[in-house]
Amino acid sequence: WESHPDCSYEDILYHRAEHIAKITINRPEVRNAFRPQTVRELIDAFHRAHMDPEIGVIILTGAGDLAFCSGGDQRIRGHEGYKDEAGVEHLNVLELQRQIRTLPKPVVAMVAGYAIGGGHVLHLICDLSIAADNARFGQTGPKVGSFDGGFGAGLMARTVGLKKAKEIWFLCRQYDAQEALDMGLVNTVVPLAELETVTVDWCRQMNRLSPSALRILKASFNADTDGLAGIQELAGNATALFYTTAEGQEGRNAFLEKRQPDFGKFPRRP
Ligand code: 2NE
Repeated sequence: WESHPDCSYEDILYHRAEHIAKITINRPEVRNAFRPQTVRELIDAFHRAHMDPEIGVIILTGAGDLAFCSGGDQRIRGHEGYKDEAGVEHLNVLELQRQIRTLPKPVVAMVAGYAIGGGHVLHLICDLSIAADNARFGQTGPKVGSFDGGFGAGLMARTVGLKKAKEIWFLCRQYDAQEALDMGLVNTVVPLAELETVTVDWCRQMNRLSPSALRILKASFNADTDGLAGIQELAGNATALFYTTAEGQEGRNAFLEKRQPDFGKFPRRP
């Protein structure tokens, strides 16, 4: 992995190799809990990977073997959210969730240790989750006076089914990697020592496939759940493809050449 030369993050790491970006939450002393700054840096790093034409797939992970992420940093939780350096309280992880969901490249959660609370929702929002055999999953919201009723509830129910999702939230239990696999919460479980090798191998496989097909499939999986915003995402791909056609270009050319467009030459397909 090479570090990105322009990145000077405090709470995260950003690496690249072979068309893969690896974004690591780097606060192992608090089991990779996030504060507003962590989330801001994650948003910046995901944006960087999104815009980088060399990157096809993104890995999200946590530093060390003990945790992927333990959710919001409870030490700086105020009355309305998580306090930043200026004392402003945020729930900016919700913005990060939307970003990961709509980013048109596959995002893979590489989970060793705990994925708990808001950290559990982060792995859930990723397209694929690869768990080490020491991974543990769960929500703690009702125990610590919090909840995520957005993707945390809705996407969870779509992923593991309504009954199981309610169990996860209502009982605040922890589940080991095998249980997570059995309920469809993760894609595979591998020995901890092989976690990165297997994850990179999955990323390599995706990078050998058609990026446009993967992009449109990702938007397709979101479309019904996300309503008009989901349709917008999917339709944006149709617009981009239409722009590449002679028919789409005829409209632009006619405008620039100050003439009436001649769409009559294009077939009206059945
Ligand atoms: C993650 C877990 C299960 C790990 O347990 P264990 O026994 O391995 O470690 P330990 O000793 O609990 O934690 C190690 C150190 O990390 C800190 C701990 O306080 C401890 O610090 P020291 O005592 O060594 O000083 N730590 C761990 N998680 C932290 C956190 N989230 N914030 C601040 N410090 C943390 C266990 O630590 C655990 O259950 N952690 C709390 C999980 C949790 O409840 N997270 C918040 C859920 S709410 C949320 O994330 C959220 C939301 O619901 C909606 C919107 C946005 C966020």
